[in-house]
Amino acid sequence: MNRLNTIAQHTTASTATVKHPLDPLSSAEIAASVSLIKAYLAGKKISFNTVTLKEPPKAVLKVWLANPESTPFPPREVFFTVLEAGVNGIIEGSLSLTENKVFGTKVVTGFQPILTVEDLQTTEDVIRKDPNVIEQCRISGIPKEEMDKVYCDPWTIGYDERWGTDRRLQQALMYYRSDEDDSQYSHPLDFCPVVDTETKEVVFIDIPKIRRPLSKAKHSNFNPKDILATTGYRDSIKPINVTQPEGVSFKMNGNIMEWQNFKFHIGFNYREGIVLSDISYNEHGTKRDIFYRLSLAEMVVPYGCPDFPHQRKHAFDLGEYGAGYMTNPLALGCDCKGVIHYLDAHFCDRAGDSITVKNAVCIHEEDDGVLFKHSDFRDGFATSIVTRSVKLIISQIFTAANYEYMVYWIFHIDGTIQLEIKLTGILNTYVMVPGEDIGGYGTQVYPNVNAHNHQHLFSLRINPNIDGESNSVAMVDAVQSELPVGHPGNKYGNGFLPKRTVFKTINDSLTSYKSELSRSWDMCNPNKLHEFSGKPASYKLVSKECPPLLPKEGSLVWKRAGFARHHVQVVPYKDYQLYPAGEYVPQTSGEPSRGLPEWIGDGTANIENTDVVLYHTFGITHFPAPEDFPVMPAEPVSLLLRPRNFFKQNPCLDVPPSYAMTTSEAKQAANAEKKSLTDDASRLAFGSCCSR
Ligand code: ABN
Ligand code: CU
Repeated sequence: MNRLNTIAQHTTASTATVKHPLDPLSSAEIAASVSLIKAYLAGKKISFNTVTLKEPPKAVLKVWLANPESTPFPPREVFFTVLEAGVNGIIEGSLSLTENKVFGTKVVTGFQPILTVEDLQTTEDVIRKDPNVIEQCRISGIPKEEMDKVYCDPWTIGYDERWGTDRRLQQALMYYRSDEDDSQYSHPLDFCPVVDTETKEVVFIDIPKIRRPLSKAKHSNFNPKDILATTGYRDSIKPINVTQPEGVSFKMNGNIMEWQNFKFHIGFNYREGIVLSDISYNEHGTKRDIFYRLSLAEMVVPYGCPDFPHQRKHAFDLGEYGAGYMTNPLALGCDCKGVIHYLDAHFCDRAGDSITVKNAVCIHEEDDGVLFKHSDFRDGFATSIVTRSVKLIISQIFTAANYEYMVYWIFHIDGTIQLEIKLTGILNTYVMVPGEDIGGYGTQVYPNVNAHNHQHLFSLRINPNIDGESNSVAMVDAVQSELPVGHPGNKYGNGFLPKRTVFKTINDSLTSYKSELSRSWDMCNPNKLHEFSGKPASYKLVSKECPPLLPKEGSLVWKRAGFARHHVQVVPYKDYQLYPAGEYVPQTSGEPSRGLPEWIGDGTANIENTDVVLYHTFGITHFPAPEDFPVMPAEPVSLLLRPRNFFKQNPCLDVPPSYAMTTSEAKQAANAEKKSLTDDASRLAFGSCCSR
């Protein structure tokens, strides 16, 4: 059976363009799903919350991946959640696009599903019209005629025991703009309405005992007109253009990427955003599997001000809003520079109509500095080899109300995969009165503006596939020899070595980063030992920005964000176990803690030499400073997945050097100028002479 036949046999009109079972749902597939759901739930007044690909179970997908040409294409299936007007609970279900039928639905109560853009917009409309909010604005110093100047960032309520989970609630973080072009964050208000987005009403307003009026300071803005009216723009930056005269070095077939021996699938969904699957590396003709699936699976941003109701500020930006739903359309030459390939993302709105985010995923290459170099001191470094590198970057940017998260999945020529997240956008702010003692829980970043301390803790989900799915995870610490100075085995006391602890059970794996031990974690195949080192083929997680979750054990955040209690936690693989803070995150109480703590259970399950998933918590603790205001320069946080004992040797010796001179050549070419073998665009910055 050839490939087209296998696809054709399993497709309907809507699935006709699908090339890979992990391809995100196309607009046509979303439309077909919406029709099926509407017909199935006919008579109910429904609004759509999510319609997303149900990835084939691993056992099914692996058979197809092993032999796509002659294996029937796995059925295209869809998960969906819808809300019924006036009815408590989530209607969740699944359907088959291949068979054109809904499998069934069930109503889940005690949870709230992810927020959509419409939920956010509703909140602002509701608060502006509410008489009690209008009155509170008046008390703050805003006349009712200016209610169009009042804005709110609608955050899920987190969890508030006064209402629990049954009503779909948002807390409206309030701001004022004197002009619609203002940045509202220099003018926060002191009260917080709680809005039911289904009944579209303000159910309560949390008002602090000490009132803090609207700041009279000028808005702190960063639009060109504001900068031109103040400091003006510097004129000292000369253009830097990226040119790739022969085009890009990557190939894309649908969503399959091939670049410098890497091959993988690029997916995208409403929640995790970019998902990379079936990642392998071709080592001189041998396909080496590395990861089955990589994604950013969750994050939490706990704020550290203990005063009510700021304890509610701890956004789960993926589980509550979605890195996909919040993703930006990217602009050529602005967000992305150079020679770019884009992927669009498709969702549906509450009505079920298709939404396309153009240019949601940016794919491009960048110069990556020196890959390797060595020179010989014996001839004044004339004997030398320099090889330069490029990197491939798959990226997206999502906006979480005030913050922007820029997610870069970076592939390096040496087989390393890097995840870098850059944080920019605007601080979440709260009003203060001049001279107020804010108790160390925030910083005055502008007159009357208190930016609370907070953390950004991300959860990276890694399903390793190191030369197959029978994998183990080991913690590797750099330790001193246990032998005392003077002992024959450590006579001079200088001995140090890696201490490798292989996790046998989940409990063993619940570990934290320790910089004093240079701690790292190896995902390895214990059945595949390196012919030279005798060590198992591994990919090492090297991640050094791992603050502990600062809210205390027993706090609301600690209960809700169970995934953030450890930096590494490893569980056996299970289909559809994807979200470490639980399937539905908004308004969870954390009693019990959902997601990872449930999967950990009593922690006794075996995780050695089997199919495992590693969840890694990393991020930053952010004590705001005036330099972060009115908009933050991007701050990076980064980690590496590095091949160790995986390749026979340096896997990139075959990259053409930019410069290479052996000792014998150097003798002959004494005094010859160094010329790049690969680059004729570089030149000296000053003076007329070119470098070549
Ligand atoms: N950071 C909380 C948030 C994210 C997206 C939209 C609203 C609020
Ligand atoms: Cu921050």
